[in-house]
Amino acid sequence: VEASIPEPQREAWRKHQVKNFEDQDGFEREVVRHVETTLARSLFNCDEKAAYAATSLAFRDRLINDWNKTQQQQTYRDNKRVYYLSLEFLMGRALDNAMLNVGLKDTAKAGLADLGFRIEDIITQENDAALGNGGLGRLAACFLDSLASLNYPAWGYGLRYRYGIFKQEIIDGYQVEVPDYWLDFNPWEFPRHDVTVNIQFFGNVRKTTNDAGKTVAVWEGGEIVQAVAYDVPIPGYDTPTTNNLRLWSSKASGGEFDFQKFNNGDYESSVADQQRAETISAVLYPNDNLERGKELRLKQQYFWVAASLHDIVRRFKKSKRPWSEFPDQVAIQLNDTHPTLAVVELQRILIDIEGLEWDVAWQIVTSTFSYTNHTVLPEALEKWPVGLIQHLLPRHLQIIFDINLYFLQLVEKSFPDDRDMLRRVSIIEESQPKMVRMAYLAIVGSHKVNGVAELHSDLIKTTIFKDFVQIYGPDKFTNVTNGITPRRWLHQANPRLSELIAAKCGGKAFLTDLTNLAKLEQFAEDKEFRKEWAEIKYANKVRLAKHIKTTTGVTVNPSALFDIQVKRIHEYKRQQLNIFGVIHRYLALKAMPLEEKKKQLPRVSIFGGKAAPGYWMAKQIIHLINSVGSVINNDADIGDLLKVIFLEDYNVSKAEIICPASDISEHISTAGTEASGTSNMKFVLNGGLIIGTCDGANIEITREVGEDNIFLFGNLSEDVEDLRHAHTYGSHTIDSDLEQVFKEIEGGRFGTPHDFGAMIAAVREHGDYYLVSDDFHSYIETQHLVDEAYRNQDEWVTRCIKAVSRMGFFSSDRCMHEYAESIWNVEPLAPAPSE
Ligand code: GP0
Repeated sequence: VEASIPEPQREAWRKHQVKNFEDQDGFEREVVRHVETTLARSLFNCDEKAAYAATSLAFRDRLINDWNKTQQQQTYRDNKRVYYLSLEFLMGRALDNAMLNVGLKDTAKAGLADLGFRIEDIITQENDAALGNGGLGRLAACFLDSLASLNYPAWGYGLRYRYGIFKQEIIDGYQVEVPDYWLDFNPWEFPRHDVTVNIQFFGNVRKTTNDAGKTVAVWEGGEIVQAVAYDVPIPGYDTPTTNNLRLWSSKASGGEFDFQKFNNGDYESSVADQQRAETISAVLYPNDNLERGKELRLKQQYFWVAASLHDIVRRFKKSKRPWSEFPDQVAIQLNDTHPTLAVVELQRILIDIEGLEWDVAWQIVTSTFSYTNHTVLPEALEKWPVGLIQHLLPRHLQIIFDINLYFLQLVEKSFPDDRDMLRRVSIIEESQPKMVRMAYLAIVGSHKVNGVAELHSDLIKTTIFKDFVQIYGPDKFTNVTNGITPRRWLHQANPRLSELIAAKCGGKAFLTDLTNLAKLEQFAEDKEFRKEWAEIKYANKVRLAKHIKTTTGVTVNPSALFDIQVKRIHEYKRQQLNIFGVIHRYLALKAMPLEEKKKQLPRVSIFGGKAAPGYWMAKQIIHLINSVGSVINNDADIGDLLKVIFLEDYNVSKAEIICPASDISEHISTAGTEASGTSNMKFVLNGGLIIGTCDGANIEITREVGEDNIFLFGNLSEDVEDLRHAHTYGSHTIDSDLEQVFKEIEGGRFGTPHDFGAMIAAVREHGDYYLVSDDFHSYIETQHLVDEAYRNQDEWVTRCIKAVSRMGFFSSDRCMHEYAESIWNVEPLAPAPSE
């Protein structure tokens, strides 16, 4: 407010207001201006990198304009805002998305051509913003796109990692990790050196009496690290609304302390302090569905939530409203338990700094927060040692103990004498060492808890959070089935299909209301339409085949059935089931007489995904896939009948090439383990069918597209427990076809068998926890059904069209409406009218 220009001078500002370019000429002018001034280059030294930079800056200027207006409008109207706290935002590339969202990609294409460039070559210059591991981080990115597109006043808060998820190289069939330094040129972020927050760590708590005679806690000493805001504009599709993603970067506080050291000649230790501070936001932890309890990770979490809350509270206080109105102005979504300390931090701010009574503060806190659970896997549920929190955040630990005390008192009232209940639901696990159960803290600190698909939301209520349903009643727990943004995952990734759909569904309305896809169904049997549809799929397969050729050197036939499984490598996702199935197919082909072999349907099995660097078994799976590939791909008997490809460094930009090119994709997790899955939605939306288990969102996809348009197999989640029990306590016989596969691996057919011993032992000797053998037969049979179905191309294409036409439900726009109505209680805010 102090920095605002007085009214008499504002006329001059309005007169010189920056105008958005609107046409090709305007675009070209901006590109040339940026090349010549911002980059200090000219037409004599403008390479593709420079053209990318200038194009991005031209679009960035446009976004900033809309972004400023959006933020002004949101501040002026002062409606309730949503804050999405996520330790991961897997954004991918920004330029293509920005061009499409503002509706000027064709303009830019023509302009770039006029200036001597092909737009595809420019788009691919950009590094992916890969600040996430997989589904969870990509979901956050899709949600931001939807929030902006639907005009919700919403901010994302995250960490600005200097290194995102590592780049994967495959060397001699093994994964090698290479650091992802993505920030050498990033036009999409704005450093806000004036928006900083000091974050305290360590120190101790002193109790004292204030003037009113009340005992208060003072957290003092320790060290201070500075958080600096970096803002990233998030453009909505076909709307001027441009929201903000604020990422925090860590920096030494540079206060008296450092300076003193420096003056005292202790240069080295002042540098060490600085490096230690910068380490906090240096690197994304590369684990998916696993928590490893590292101190630096806890530091990241507190650093990020404390900075974000400080920012949110500062914004709220500007409006001078009473604290009781905080939950009317602010909704904070916890994306998994990673930001759960925010619950404690807000309670601390309210009682220690703002002087509110505990109960009043706690009412505000619990009305503000809500929590999304993303997994039931026990190894992914966060727990932190009490001692670690005590050391790093002594005041927070006291507050956690108090939260737990009051919570257990409440439980005791409803369940008197149930000691075991108290032990089970306590936020503090009485183990050695004692642990803080973050999911329980998140539940107690929130007014709503949601799972991410129907089955998953049911499972959390009957398994891991069962007791909490007893305590709070069922209404605190809800489901919001995940979704994906159709802008990136259809319009951007598959422009030709998007265009064909637009031609048949009454224009581009389906991109903002995906249920419009239903209009496609009437063309499912239309010969001409089917032909156009199939041509587009073929072209997308040709595009992927080219990528495979340039990256692996292997030639694949685009007419073969493309069978794709791309996702993080994890035993529960069962890439091992897939590769064992491939080996089975190979053995069958080898055993066939020539005549029969000739009749087989050619198939390309495509894998991709990263293994966490410390996940040894996942790395063995990658190695087996590559070893099998090098045998089969070089077997002259087999030729085009079977190829096995491992695509290196699967990421968002590669997914945009891969998803449109599948005939079938695999979503084959052990039933009950994959919370939702979102790539299943991406593949179906792009006209591929899926083979999958009755798990996660596969079940709802089946409900929507119909059982005829999906290939389901395998045991059901309700049978998993019994099967596991039987493996361990009964006699465990392995499927005979699978046994045959094992024998061939052990015979050295795919390289040194020693390397794969553990994968086999996991099934044979260690209880087959993921039910690979139990599901093997059903998997193989179902793959045969896929082959048979694919032979009838007309029917296959009809099925694909029907499936796409029924995918309207899986838009992340629908998710955002559901969260807004049933969890956040926020409404869209119409963008300011443009003058
Ligand atoms: C869940 F717990 N997910 C975790 C995690 O650490 N990382 C992660 O990506 C995923 C689920 O596995 C999911 O089923 C889900 O769709 C996604 O979170 C978003 O909810 C993977 O597709």
